[in-house]
Amino acid sequence: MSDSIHFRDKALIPIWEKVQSGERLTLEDGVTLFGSQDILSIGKMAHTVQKARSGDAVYYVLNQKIEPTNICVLACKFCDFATKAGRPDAYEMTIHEILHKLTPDIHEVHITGGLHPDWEWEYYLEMLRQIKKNFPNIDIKAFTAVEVDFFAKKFKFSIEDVLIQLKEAGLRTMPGGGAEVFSERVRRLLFNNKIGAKTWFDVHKAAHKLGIPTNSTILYGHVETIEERVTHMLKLREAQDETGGFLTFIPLAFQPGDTGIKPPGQYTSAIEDLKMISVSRLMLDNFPHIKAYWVMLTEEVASIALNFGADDMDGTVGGEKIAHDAGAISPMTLAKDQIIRIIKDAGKIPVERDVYYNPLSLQSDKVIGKIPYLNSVPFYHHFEKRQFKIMPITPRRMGVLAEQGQIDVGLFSLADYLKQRDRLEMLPMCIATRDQVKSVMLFSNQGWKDLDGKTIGISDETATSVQLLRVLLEKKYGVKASLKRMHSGVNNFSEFDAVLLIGDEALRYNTVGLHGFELTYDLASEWYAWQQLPFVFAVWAVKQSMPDQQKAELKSIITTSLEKGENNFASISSLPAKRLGLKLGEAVEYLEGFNYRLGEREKQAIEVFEKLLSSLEVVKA
Ligand code: V47
Repeated sequence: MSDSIHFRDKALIPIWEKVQSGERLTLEDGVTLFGSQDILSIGKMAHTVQKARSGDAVYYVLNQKIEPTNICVLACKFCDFATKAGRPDAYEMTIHEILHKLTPDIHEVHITGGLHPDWEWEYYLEMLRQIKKNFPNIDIKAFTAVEVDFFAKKFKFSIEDVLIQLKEAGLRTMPGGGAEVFSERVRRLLFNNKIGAKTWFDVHKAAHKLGIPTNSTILYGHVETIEERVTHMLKLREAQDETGGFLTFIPLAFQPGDTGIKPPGQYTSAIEDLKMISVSRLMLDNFPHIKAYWVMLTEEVASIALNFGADDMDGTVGGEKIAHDAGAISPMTLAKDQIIRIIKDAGKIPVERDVYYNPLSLQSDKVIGKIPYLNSVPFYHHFEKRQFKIMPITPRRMGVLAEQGQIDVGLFSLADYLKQRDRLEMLPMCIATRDQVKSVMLFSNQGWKDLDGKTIGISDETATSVQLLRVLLEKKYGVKASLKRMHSGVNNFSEFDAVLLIGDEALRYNTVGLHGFELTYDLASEWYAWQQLPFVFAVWAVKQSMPDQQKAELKSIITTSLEKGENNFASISSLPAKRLGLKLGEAVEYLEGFNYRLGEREKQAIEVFEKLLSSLEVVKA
């Protein structure tokens, strides 16, 4: 994070120093940020943090909002959407009507609605089942913590039971609504009968434990104080440290409508909205994404927010009612082309995603794929990107996008390079181990030979390590296990006899151990003990179709960047080490364990691996 900022408000300088050194911001820092009028410096700080996390990517999803009913047992003061049965504006949707609103081109349906006094439990389950059955490609993000708690009480289940049944019926993730502001004072004023912070967190943490990632929100711009906003963020940050299950944070700008709550100036100002986005990005240092929800911010403010800390634009959002009933002036839906244009105009890469934020397609040229792991930092820390844009992406997804021609250059997983070598040209740089790797780990309750017939959970991020695992199982140990892909983010590892993790996640668990698993195997050590060879996990490659001059330019940029990175392991790894909870010495030792240049032994290792791989049965992994 080397950008220099010219601070008009000098009170922000110590905060920036903290951010740069990876120190966490406090309540006081958050209050100082909100109190400052130096919006450009705040935005620049947040944008720098955003770029370090997300590169130039901005995510969107083709989605549809469904609010099955507005009949609600509650009557929160800020809500213009809810009503009572029998009133002229009350509505209830049948499953048939819900299905009718969906189309096969969308990837996510967002379902949330009123707490209906009479609907049966089976109705909600059937709603999800029918959506899954009729639209297998649509992932379901449904029911806020308020609804889940309501179901638990009404139908006499535990919160876990409700979530387990919803998951079985097709639920993938949960939206972040119902959080409002985690303050008892505000709760008593505005939503006295609704759940407070404790229950909201209980539900979200229970979901995370069951492998259901969730979103989070804050409703701002009404009666809350600045301290309450910052405290809200700190509570979320603490919970994220505990579970890691939050995907994104969504500041929801209050729409006064006919609620009777009259904040000064009616709508929040653009500056206040941008500050909210930026402060969220700075305070929530462990959140993957910050969402600029254009429905409440307006398209104009949301587009500016993409350079103020936000890397997530929600999506096309057909059919939103909660904000529009309260007078939101944004359109009801945005066309995909319009979202792409907004993101491109902000100088970013439009990334169409699925419900877990896996990239499905990119609408940009000149894209460099960046593996977001500590072992790749020596390549990227000093990278001079020039006319290229940076897309942080896990190895497996990089392979998929490269197949669609959407990545021009990158550090490719070896298996993907081998598969696509007619389209890609290898550069002489790589990530290879000498012996152990420490970040491609099998956590197991069985020794290798006893894994025969067992089920192994496989990280969603791997393309090569999963093949190395198969080679080791079948060729070294003569056993066959069933390999099951896990989704990215939180997982319920206890479902498996063993799990294969890679990258920073594996490195972290390698240090602290993975709960529930007694044995830990390093796949590169297993390979070395067998073949007496290094293992090449990734190689740099460019599109063959790229002009020669550009290839040469890229090779020189990567070489220069690596030379600088190699001479400075301590300084380039200090921030990521802090984030991973590693001591600086451990991070440096880890980086010293790699070979970053393709030598003869690395080439020989690739050949041996390729031969072993070709002798395995072809399966889709
Ligand atoms: O919890 C209600 C808010 C929320 C008003 O998870 C209002 O991806 C503004 O949570 N003015 C529901 N806001 C919406 C929500 C959401 C939206 C988009 C994406 C995601 C996600 C979640 O709407 C409620 C409440 O905080 N709300 N009334 C109003 N007058």
